[in-house]
Amino acid sequence: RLSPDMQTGLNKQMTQEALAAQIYLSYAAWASGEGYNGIANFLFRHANEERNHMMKFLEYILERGGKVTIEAIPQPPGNPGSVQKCFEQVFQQEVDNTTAIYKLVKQSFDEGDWATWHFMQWFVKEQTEEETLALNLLDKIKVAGGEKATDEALYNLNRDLETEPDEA
Ligand code: OFO
Repeated sequence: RLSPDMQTGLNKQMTQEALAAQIYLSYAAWASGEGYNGIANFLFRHANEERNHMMKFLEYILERGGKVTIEAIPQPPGNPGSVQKCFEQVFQQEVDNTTAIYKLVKQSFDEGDWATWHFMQWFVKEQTEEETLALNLLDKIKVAGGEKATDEALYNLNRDLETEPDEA
């Protein structure tokens, strides 16, 4: 059975994943409004991934006989200001999420809750992939000129992201 602390931690992380989904959703709507439909598409798809992550936590808590608590999600930021800032925020949010995931891994280790430890390994791998993905996108934007990126460079990035392969 989940310890009360673990149940709290997993519920908190479930809400974090919901917040991540809202952040991607908010930026996707912004990108779409700016005419970057490829970028928007990528962000919309990623919002769905984060929602799947939320569901993974929810299902796991239930599976272990724990209690799920659905809480309010804080309002996500709106207009990021530029494509570069958008992906900087996305990257930072993934880094913060990795920190939260590692805390849960450590907690499960300290408690000797090996089922949760095992469950969390999927997220450890996922976070590495997501950070790499966000970093690669940032690199592409920087190579394209960062804040001074030309319309043509942003157009190409926008087109690339339309078809960027998804992961889980
Ligand atoms: Fe962006 O990752 Fe969820 O966990």
